Amino acid sequence: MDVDTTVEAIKSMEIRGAGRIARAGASALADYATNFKGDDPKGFIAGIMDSRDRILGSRPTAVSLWNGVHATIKGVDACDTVEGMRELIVSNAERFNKASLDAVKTIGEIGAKRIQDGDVILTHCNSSAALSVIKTAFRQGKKFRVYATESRPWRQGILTVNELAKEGIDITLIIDSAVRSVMKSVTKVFVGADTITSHGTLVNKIGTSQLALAANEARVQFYVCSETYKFSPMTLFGDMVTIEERDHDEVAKREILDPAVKIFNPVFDSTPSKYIDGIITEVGLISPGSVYHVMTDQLGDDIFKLIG
Ligand code: RI2
Repeated sequence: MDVDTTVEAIKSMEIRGAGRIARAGASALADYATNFKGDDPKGFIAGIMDSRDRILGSRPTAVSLWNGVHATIKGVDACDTVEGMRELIVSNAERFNKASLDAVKTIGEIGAKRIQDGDVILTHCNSSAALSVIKTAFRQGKKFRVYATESRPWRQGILTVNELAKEGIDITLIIDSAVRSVMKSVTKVFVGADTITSHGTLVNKIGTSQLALAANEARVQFYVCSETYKFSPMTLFGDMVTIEERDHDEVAKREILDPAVKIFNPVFDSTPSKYIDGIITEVGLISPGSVYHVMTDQLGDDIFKLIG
């Protein structure tokens, strides 16, 4: 898919989910590189940087998109020829996309060990990483049931319940405001991540922090399922995570409202690390306090290139 089509598909949420948008961004850059005509390196670089900026502008919150795009263009400025740049970008995109899919699978294998017979699981929105954990446990023969929130306003919960039902999992859809009510019978919560900051704060679908508070009150374990490319290097340098606000029409059509009514539609919220029992990543089950170390280990000296 080309860059323009990818940007529109991400904006409209035809392609959504933090991991999926990252892979789509990487693939769009590979498409640009493959289809670039001519042999002018400067022209190639100008086009790739413009594509990078447009892809990054499609959705602001999930750092997976930023990490995926930068993993794809890494090293391009050191190439002398268009052919060299093309090969590098295509191979970087393939490597990122494979690592991303492998990470989701590994998270499933690690996280499934936390699920036991008799568990009652609650999940929120539609996270491929969280669903990988749940599906892996089910395929291992574990007996449990799952509640999934509707996740207003976009209702990604409908995708979740259908996906789990197709798998044969005992799944119950609830409205978002039923979370505290069902928490009495829940034993574990598994959610995904859009961004995790250097100090272990989770940024995920709006309503996640309510789940965390209710879980904390009920002493229910709260797990985050997150590939490490959802860790935000910029937050190390004090940058704030931008919380996306989407179209008001997603909340309610104007025609049913008094003209004086205002609408506020933030689609992500922040959950402080103290509410998180563990982050299940492809490099292991870690504490929120370990995010800094994993991030700096992975970035090595590259971390200094991000300061300026
Ligand atoms: P995976 C989604 O955002 C949800 O917030 C979900 O928890 C997160 O991305 C991670 O999804 P949206 O794109 O990468 O639906 O685990 O706004 O699939």
